[in-house]
Amino acid sequence: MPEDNPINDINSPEFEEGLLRKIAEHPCYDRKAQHKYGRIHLAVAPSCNIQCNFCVREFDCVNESRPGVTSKVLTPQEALEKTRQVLTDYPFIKVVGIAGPGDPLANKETFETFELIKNEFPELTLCMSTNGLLLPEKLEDILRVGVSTLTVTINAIDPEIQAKIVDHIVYHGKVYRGIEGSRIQVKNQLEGVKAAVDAGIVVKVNTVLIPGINDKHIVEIARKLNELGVYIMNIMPLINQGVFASIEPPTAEERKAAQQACEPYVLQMRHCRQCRADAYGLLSQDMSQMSEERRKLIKMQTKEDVERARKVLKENGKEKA
Ligand code: CLF
Ligand code: SF4
Repeated sequence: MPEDNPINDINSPEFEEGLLRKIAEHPCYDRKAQHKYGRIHLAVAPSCNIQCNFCVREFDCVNESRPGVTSKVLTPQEALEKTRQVLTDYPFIKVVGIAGPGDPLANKETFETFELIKNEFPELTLCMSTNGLLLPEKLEDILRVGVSTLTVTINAIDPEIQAKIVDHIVYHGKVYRGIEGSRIQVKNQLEGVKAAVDAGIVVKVNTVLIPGINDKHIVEIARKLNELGVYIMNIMPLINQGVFASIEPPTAEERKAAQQACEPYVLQMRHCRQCRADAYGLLSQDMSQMSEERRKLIKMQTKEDVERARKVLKENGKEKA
């Protein structure tokens, strides 16, 4: 894209306008958009560089995805082909996300895939979800490939608390355990979020609510997100597996109370479906899990809707025959 295009200048009204449209068409960022617009997740990122205590690694990353589910990993080329096919059949999909099965920033295939998608579908919103460990050093690449909505999982901003949640990190080839690792991760997450917001990316933060570990800390996180300019926060319930298998997950009331307590500081997302890393369709209708018959039905409805809309436009003289 040319440098002097106002759409690339984050201080221009065109940039602002483009972002507002992206938010309005993003099923996760705008509650109303979830019924109209869909997303496709491309499962191209199998590796992860940290070990969360609630994660069982043969499954998708539970910081963003559905627990207990294993998505089939695609190559960047396969991901492009899948996108082509899905978008032809379901044009209401406006967002292409990479959310695992591991951490997208720990896999070079994430960037290769976004490059391919951006070249062929420049109008789509590119979205990514990460644990944030590599965010500061990968931000340039994230911007280069055109990601405009980014989710960072922040389960604590106090390294002492974070050390109870993450067993270890692998950073620049070295393993850091406990507080040593959590200090690095929290620092990188907060610096990375600030830099991403400053660069014009719309940031969402996922926080896994873990009773007895970070539940009393949640408002402190929300305050920090406010300070950093985060757009929306998604408080997700712990799914008790791995080292945290014996921790009782929060009740629906406890989660609601946490959302209410955080709301004065940062907008709350309440419609998350904890999608699979290979989900596609509307948030409420994951077509990767549907029968062929059901998918065909939605495809037919979509095509009929497009035809109907075309006919109306033609009759009103707004589209040439
Ligand atoms: Fe995917 Fe996440 Fe982007 Fe949405 S999901 S990478 S922001 S396009 Fe959405 Fe799914 Fe919840 Fe994620 S409902 S798990 S919040
Ligand atoms: Fe698992 Fe995701 Fe944590 Fe990595 S970031 S250990 S994939 S939950």
